[in-house]
Amino acid sequence: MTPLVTTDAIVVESFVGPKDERSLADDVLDGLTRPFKELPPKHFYDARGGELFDRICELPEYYPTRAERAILEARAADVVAATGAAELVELGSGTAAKSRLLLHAMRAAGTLRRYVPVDVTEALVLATAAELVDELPGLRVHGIVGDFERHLGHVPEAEPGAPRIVAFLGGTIGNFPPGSRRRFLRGLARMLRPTIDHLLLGTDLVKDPALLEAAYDDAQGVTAEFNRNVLRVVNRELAADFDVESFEHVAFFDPEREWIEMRLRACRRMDVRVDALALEVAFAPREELRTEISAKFTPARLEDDLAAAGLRLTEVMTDRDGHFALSLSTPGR
Ligand code: AVJ
Repeated sequence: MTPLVTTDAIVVESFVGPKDERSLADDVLDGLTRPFKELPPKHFYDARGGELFDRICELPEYYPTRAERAILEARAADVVAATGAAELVELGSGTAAKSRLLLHAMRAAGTLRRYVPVDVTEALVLATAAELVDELPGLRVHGIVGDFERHLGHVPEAEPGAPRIVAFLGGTIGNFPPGSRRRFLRGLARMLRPTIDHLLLGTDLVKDPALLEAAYDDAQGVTAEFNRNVLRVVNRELAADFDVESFEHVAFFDPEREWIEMRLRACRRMDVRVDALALEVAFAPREELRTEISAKFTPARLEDDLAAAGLRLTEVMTDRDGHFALSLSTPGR
């Protein structure tokens, strides 16, 4: 693998092609031919989807981003003191808006050595790397352009004696159904050395269903547009002809499974053609396509899920409303 950039302070390696639509094709073929249609949420995030998600984070109803930021603002120094972290690996780093708080706390504590952002968007990894080495003299950045579900094997080895935090923020762990969630957490645990390294995990918490549902069905309809955007992605990337506006946004809390589900409901009977896959997909009137689950946690279930992956909770931090949790855990029992 030839790095995209190498300077004294920055190395960025890419593991995705310029058009990495293979996984989209597989997911569409697989998901749209099931008895209950489904598409995985990772395909929301093209350029427009990314912008819509940024707008969601600013919505009055969408509390998770603000709650998690408030926790980090209050507790970043404690996290660094508790872990002695010299290195931060971040999965889905984006613009590093929240991890910046940690990097600055690491610098203040005198422990900061390296940041390893992992994100599918090359431009974000490059821009963030350049900004951060400027902002934090002495910092080295080793960026990985890749999918955190497929490319974790390319994360560089931890440096001997340098405590590492692997951060997975925003509550994105909630997108995994329970079985894959456990498998994914086990994969993260394998990146951590017992006693020296920690997982820093953001999880949204179970709360009043009305608050949860408002967060995923906002008054301005931004989440509805974000949801429908996945159909625009399929239209563009796979030459499909979804009539995007004929799908209605649905979001509800499933109290049994303790997750939010987002779906797209066909307003009428439709036959959709996906040219790139030579596929015809029929939708019955009011038929629903599941586009996302977003699991909400109780502290007990968080502890169980981590334990099942071989991780022991060492700290749970919440915002003042108790809406969101950031936890530290380490391999062991
Ligand atoms: C980025 C997965 C954490 O589940 O809350 C926001 C995505 N979906 N509104 C979430 C999302 C609808 C978000 N995550």
